[in-house]
Amino acid sequence: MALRIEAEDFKFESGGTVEVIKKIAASGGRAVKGFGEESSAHTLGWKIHVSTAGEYVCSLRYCTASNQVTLAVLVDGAAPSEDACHIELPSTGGWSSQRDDWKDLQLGTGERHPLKFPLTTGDHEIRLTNPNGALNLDALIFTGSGS
Ligand SMILES: [Ca+2]
Repeated sequence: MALRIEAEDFKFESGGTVEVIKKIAASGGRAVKGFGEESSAHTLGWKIHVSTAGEYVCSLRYCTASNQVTLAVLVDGAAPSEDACHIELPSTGGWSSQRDDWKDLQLGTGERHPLKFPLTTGDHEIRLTNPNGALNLDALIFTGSGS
């Protein structure tokens, strides 16, 4: 099963201020602009409700013109693995200002092993933090393999 969260529906922000704007080809019509632009202390958080416990993988729909973007992902305040503290996001070729530059990237290590997110039934908080470089965020998609 898949859980889709629109990036613009974030519930928590600290260390900076993003803009929520209309973007070309954005899921839900809008996206978050300028995540990580002000500082690497920037953090965004989302709530997700899991109705089927199991191991999930996460894809991020994002765009950036930078080739240096890294970030960390936290679940309920903790990194699910060491790899989750340093995720590299390659350039998608632009900011979706003139054309559709969005890409879906499954979060993983440099060898492209997907990060695993064991999620129990109930509400969880997902945070993206410590961005190095700036990006626009459209959506987060968690896909479960079942348990
Ligand atoms: Ca969106």
